[in-house]
Amino acid sequence: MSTQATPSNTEARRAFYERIDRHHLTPLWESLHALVPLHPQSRALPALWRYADVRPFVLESAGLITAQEAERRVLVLENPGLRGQSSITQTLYAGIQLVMPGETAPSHRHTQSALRFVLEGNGAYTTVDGERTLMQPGDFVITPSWTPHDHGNASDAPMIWLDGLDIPLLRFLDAGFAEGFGGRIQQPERPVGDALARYGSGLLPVDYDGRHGVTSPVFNYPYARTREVLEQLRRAEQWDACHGLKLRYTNPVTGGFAMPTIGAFVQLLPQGFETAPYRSSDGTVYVCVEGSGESVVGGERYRWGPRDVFVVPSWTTHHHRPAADAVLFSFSDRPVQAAFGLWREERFDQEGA
Ligand code: 1HN
Repeated sequence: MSTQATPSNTEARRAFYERIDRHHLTPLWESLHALVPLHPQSRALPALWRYADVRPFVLESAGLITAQEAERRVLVLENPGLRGQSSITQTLYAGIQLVMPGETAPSHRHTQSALRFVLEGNGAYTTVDGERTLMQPGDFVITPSWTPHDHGNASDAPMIWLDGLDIPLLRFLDAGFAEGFGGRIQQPERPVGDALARYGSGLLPVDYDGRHGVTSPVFNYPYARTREVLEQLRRAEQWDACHGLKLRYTNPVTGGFAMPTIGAFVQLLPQGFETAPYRSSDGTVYVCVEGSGESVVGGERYRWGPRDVFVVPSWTTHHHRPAADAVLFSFSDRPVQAAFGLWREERFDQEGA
């Protein structure tokens, strides 16, 4: 591109644009540089939702509507730069869901893929394609595209989790389909823990044919295991300047991302480890799981503690400053960008310089 300047308007040009407008025509040279920017210029903004602010509203919503009536009782985290679009980034949706003791959220399925990241409560369940899993704080739970799923809470405390879905991406593709099952919930067909034992233990059924397709057959990655892995690996002292110790959740059958459209990650940042500035083309949603600290995102400082959620838009430089040993969960559309050769990153450490 030779220049980023848009040609100036003359009376003759304006009159021409008006005449062709009636024919549903428009001049490319007026919008060329916005259509083909030199780098991503996301309309999404950096933002943070403090759990202490959000939780009271989420609990209050239980007095207004049941999970059954709402189908999913969720407060949507809307990016302040994308209001009205149910989007936290350009491609992803996030919301905070509440299931009260004794409640169920009816079964349905849709082509949108979903992840749950458990924030609060113990032992409520989600049933995915006939298998139930009990959810603990920090668990990463997947609902693959088009799988029937419902939730229930047989515990005696509210259950709250973060939902992440590829809703804006599928809306953009016009690829959304859904169906309900008359308000019912599924009866489990396999014992609790079946998928994790079968597919997520370094073993696979000998004749496994990969029938689960593009999504991991493991649908609950328990935090207890994840935390143990982080603790083991920290002993190697192989810290990445930009990420600390960062891992991605994988499909154990392929080694690829656990979900086709959403990449999920977990990272350990030891106390006092200030990361080097970094940016990548995948707008990313972060959840603080443990510890506390702050992140500087596009020059603004965001302080976080357990269960706070913050978002780093595409190509926005950021770095993290943990005040105590911190664990961050995050997710983005990285698998989609990577599949099409579009994903880019820039590191501002020695390696990147
Ligand atoms: C959905 O199915 C769930 O299953 C949560 O818990 C949030 C937001 C939009 C569309 C479907 C769930 C959702 C959703």
